[in-house]
Amino acid sequence: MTDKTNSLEKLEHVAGNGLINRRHLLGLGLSSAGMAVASSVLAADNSLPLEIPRWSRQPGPGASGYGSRSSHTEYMQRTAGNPNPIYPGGGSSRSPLQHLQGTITPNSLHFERHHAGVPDIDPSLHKLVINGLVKQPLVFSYEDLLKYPMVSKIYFLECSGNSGSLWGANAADGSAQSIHGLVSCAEWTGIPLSTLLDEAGVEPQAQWVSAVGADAASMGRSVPLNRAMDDVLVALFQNGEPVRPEQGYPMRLFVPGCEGNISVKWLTQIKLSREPSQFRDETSKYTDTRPDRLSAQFTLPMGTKSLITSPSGQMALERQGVYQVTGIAWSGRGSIRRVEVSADGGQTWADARIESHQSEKALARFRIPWQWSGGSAVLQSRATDSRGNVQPSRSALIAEKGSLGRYHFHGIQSWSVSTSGEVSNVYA
Ligand SMILES: Nc1nc2c(c(=O)[nH]1)N[C@H]1C(S)=C(S)[C@@H](COP(=O)(O)O)O[C@H]1N2
Ligand SMILES: [Mo]
Repeated sequence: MTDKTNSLEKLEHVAGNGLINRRHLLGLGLSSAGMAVASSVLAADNSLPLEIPRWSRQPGPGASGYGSRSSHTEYMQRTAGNPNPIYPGGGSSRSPLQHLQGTITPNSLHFERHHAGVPDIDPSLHKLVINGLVKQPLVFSYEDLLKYPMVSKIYFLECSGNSGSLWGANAADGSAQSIHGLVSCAEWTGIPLSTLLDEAGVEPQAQWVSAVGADAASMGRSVPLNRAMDDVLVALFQNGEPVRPEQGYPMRLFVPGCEGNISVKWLTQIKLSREPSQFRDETSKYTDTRPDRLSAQFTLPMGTKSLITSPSGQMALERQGVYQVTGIAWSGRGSIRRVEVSADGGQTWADARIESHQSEKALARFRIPWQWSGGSAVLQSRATDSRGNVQPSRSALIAEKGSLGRYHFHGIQSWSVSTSGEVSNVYA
């Protein structure tokens, strides 16, 4: 015990209430976070236990055609909302952010948002039409599209309704998943939309591209032409496999960095026009109501944002000692350059380590050690992107935008830790 106490004392504190220099992460290992585990595995004389576990005594089942996860990880589930009989197929499910590591969301746990359920599309009967202000209207089958050269990029996808409860006057009880689980990240592979638009030949008057899905909602969105010609994809693959039905099989539009709604799933039509189409989801929904009650349309890029996923809401710290504070950060306008963490409600901050790729419009993973000595704490994280955009506090965001809106919340999340170790969502 003396050794461990000594090594904890040597840790360099870099901000108030227990934050420790991120350099110490590598050295911490079993000596702190895993103390209890290490001592229960080793016998008293430090030899390995003699008993051979059940799974080491005989071969397990052989190889399988399609993999499945360990039965011990089935607690990781998307949380689906309650079915609504007057809105069949409408709703969403959220990613279990507090259980995930790294930055790639497994396809089975990617969040979902459907306006009329998941259509069961036969790819051999599905068509993608490009028409409107083009020199040559085109129709593609799924097979046609598979022959085009494709690019692969890691991008986050976030519903603009994500974290929306934080606009509310009272801090709701909730977890990272229930409050913020409408964000996920995957490697998307597809054809640059510009390739297909160039083939159709865009007429000079065209300014907007309207994308429409083949679901029963016929969901449509208008994309400015300059964005459509930039990094937008017709995505056919998600983390290496065909896009899942929930994510838009056989193809979806993918508009990197922008609110999830504009990445139209089950994509069937691309129409070029002078003006936006004023679809339902860009007029009555997904607009930002300002304090003067006018609503701003086409707030497309998602704000610079971060979130501590552990410790996070509804967790309980079970021992005093060193914890790894970890989370995710992202920006719709660039890559993540910096994430700072506070343990004292924003009075002092320390730089976390970014332990992942830092690519454009993708999630980044951050981590910093924190020593919890049993006092109360408020944990926060604050991201800065490659364009210098800094994630605002909740109060600064509301001072700027008002609180009549429902969408695009990207303020700082505050998790309070009580003296008994319970973690909960608060407004700091
Ligand atoms: N055709 C169609 N596209 C759609 C939707 C839909 O209901 N129908 N939902 C949108 C919304 S609101 C979001 S946030 C994203 C969600 O994508 P995901 O379900 O793959 O996470 O898809 C968008 N594209
Ligand atoms: Mo959404």
